[in-house]
Amino acid sequence: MNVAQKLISSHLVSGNMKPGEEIAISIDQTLTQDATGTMAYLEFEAMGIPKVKTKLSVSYVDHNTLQTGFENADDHRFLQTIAAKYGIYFSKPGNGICHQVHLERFAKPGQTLLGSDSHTPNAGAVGMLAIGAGGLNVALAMAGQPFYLVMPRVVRVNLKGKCKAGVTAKDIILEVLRRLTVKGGVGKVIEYAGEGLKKLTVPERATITNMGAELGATSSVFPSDEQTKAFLKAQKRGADWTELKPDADAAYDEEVVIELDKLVPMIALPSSPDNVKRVRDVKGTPVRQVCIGSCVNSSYADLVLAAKILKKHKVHPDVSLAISPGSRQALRMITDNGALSDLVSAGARVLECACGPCIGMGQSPATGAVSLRTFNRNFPGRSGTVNDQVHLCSPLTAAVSAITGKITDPREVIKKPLSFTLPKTFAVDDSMIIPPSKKPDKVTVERGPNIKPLPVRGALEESLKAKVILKVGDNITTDDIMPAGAKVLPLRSNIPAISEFVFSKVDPAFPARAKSSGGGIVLGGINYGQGSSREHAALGPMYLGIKVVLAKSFARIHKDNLINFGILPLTVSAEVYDSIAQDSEIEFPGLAKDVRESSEVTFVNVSSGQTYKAEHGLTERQKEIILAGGLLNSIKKGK
Ligand code: MIC
Ligand code: SF4
Repeated sequence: MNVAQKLISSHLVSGNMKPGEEIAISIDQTLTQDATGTMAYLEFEAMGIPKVKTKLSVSYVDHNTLQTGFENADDHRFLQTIAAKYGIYFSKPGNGICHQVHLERFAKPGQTLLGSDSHTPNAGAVGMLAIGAGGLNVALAMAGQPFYLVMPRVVRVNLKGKCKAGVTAKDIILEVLRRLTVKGGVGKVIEYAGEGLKKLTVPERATITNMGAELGATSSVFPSDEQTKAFLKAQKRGADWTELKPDADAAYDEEVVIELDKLVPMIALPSSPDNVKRVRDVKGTPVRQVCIGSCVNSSYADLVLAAKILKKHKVHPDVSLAISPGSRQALRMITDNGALSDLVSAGARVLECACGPCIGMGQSPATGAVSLRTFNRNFPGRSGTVNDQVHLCSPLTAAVSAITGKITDPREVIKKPLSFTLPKTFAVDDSMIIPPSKKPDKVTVERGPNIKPLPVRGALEESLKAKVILKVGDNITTDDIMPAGAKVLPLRSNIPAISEFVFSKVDPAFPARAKSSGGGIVLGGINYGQGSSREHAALGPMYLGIKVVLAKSFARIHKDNLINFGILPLTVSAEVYDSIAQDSEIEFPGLAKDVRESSEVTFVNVSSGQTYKAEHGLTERQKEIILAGGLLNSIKKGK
């Protein structure tokens, strides 16, 4: 077996490990962050279980840290008190970004982790099976239920040789994205192997597993080896190490070879993480903003390397350089060793240890300005600026370009590899991680006025006549469906209020149209719902009365979220997609019956009179959920 198969088989609860078939696995650890966590804990609370049943559950506050009103602060109090009551560790705002802190302090080889954030696979860097999911799935895992997924195909990425000076782990994953694209990983686990692994430290591996999310992959994983052992030991967690390697004769479903010696610095151009080119092909483009940080390149190692480049230099007069350290541990260590001083002397703006600019929580770039970011996503408008020009690159490319003021190939400056060895010990201090209360009965959960109850819909309609109120193209992201940013994020625990922003960047009239039509249907292209795990991208449309989404194909997490909240995802061919226009009226004469009794749903385009059949592909379990009008209804029915 390969590493992915070993992790799955040791956690298999039901199903056959045949690619494409539904399986269920047990979950050892969960993580949530504040933007998805409030809903996840409201959902967990509704299940009536006194204490989480996982080995470990952690609630992080890292997204909504900009407190421009009471809303985010209210949510933080809710999250802290509910964690104390139900046996969950609480990482305070300021302690760092969930994925970075989880890797440092909790990730364990051989275990499974389910997180209500799409970059949860970050923890795959230490040989863990780490998967992103909607909050409701994470709530169920906390309640001791298994997690259902389609048995993935396993892709072996064979890393050969060694990176040359100026080339980093970021360039490896950008190259994988260039080759496989944002939909290339759907239904797959990406497993890294080969002699090139030996020299890759855990923080570098995390850069790669983190951005596996951008491939649409179920997860990404590295074996657990000597590098893993050294990292865990330095985190004073040597006892958490176990070896996990593929068998010598392990088989894989696909193989990709990357020759590291031949790799050059890469950059993703606006506005998709797979729009990857060589840095040298776009060199000279003027840059106005550089951001180093986010959950993907914000480790101690990343920050030290950026500081080495910026030392004794000044940030270009036309550039604004922002640094957001991934964790308090990383911030403390660069403070102690002087790297922070080098960054500040160079002219960097130091932000708190949080998601910040990555999700439009401040630092939105100027109109038309090129922003170079070491982040993982550059979806259109995600930075908070319409028509933004966000490029994704390594911290080396970012730091060098911050000095020159234009996109610069780091190899022009860095002639031999910058020396960096992982510290023997990291600055371990868990005082901002609050353990659950020893007296949970005494804890009162605090709920401010920002926290509104979760809306639910009724059972699936027996028949349905509705309009296609929006037709969109390929690769629609959950940022398109339910935008984030400083204005919208504080409303994450208030579905009626946040639903006013559904599709607001694509078509600002959408919420009003949905309401006046009494709901409707959305028609999408390939890879509909890629990106974030936010279940708000299903909850908001559900609240506005969307009953069905027709698309050429769906991204994994969003499809699960649609089902969880009772919106029927139906896959249609390119011909059907082409023949249905926005505003077409669609009739499903036997909607519930078709779902119940067949694998296909029949529908009529009333405007043209054409009849179609769409494969729903639902398992028996998913059928029950859809028929009940969502997972919470179906759980209540089962009780
Ligand atoms: C993201 O990177 O898009 C987010 C914000 O972290 C999301 C979660 C969310 O929307 O709250 C994700 O990746 O799942
Ligand atoms: Fe936060 Fe950005 Fe990472 Fe999402 S991708 S968890 S917003 S830093």
